[in-house]
Amino acid sequence: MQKKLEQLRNDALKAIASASGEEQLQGIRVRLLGRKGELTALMKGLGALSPEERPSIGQLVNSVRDNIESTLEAALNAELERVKCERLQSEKIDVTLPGRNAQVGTKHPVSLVVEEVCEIFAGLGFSVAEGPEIEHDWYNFEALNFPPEHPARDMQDTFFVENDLLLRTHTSPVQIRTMLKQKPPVRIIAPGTVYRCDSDATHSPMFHQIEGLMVDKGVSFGDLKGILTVFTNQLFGQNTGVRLRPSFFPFTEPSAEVDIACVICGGKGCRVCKNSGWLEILGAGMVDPEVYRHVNYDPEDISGFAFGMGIERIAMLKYGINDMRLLFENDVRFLRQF
Ligand code: 2NM
Repeated sequence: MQKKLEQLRNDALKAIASASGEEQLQGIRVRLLGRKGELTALMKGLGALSPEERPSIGQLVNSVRDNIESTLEAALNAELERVKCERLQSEKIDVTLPGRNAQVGTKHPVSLVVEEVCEIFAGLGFSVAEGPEIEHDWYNFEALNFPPEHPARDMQDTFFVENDLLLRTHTSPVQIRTMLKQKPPVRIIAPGTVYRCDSDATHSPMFHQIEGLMVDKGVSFGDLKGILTVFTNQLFGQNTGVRLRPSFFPFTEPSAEVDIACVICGGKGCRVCKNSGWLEILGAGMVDPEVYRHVNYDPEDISGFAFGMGIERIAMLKYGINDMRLLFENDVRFLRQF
């Protein structure tokens, strides 16, 4: 019995030492210590021993079992530790490696121009005003002194939503809304998206405008000329020529069109300026008293000027873009260049 126990202990320790992996170690535990295990079987033989032998053999059995158990325990712990180390090693991350660059987009040329124009006018004391893109006929046409039969009010030119609701055809309704909310002095610019029933190589049904308005006591046509000259000089360069031509708008009187000397040929004449040497970039004028009547301003007390420009056209001139459709296709190879 004693020999068998010693033999079992030796075999067990050898088996544990040469076992690899948790599964094999658990197998050894079951084979030796399990309910039908080899040591358990030997213990069942204890009853057959003489009373003199029993205590010492009993002690030996306990010691062999403890020995096997603690060796197994240690081997299992070592195995778990090894598996953990292996996993940590394989999951190791080198935090000193250079990171992947995030893909950063670029600003659209239309946005760049809107920002630059807003910044120039901020420097001249103007603040930015905004309003809805779906407008009432009253704010878009009526208050701006468009006669009832004006062609711009036609289905052919304006996107109607329903009866008196339409997509704004300019940002002027923002000026009307501002004047209704606020007494003079007013000095605002209104950038935004506008819509017209028009689509060909040089017209998009959706485009961008910036309009401006300055109303105060004693504002004159000279102020209009001064402010817009400072503006064009800042946007296109100090020595860019500027000229005003008489024009007509329902909401201003007198009205003017503002030209700059052609940025392509410098005034000599080329394809872009159609050989005139000049490029039209702004419409402007002194706000018509009829407009003031609609917003409860007293034209005897105050005066002011307003102006408007198309952003796509300015972006094309500023960046030398020869086809407006490039501004709406959003091809990243084009957009990345600005
Ligand atoms: C333009 C040209 C001239 C204009 C007028 C007004 C308002 F609301 F004050 F009457 N807003 N914008 C205006 C004047 C717009 O765009 C070519």
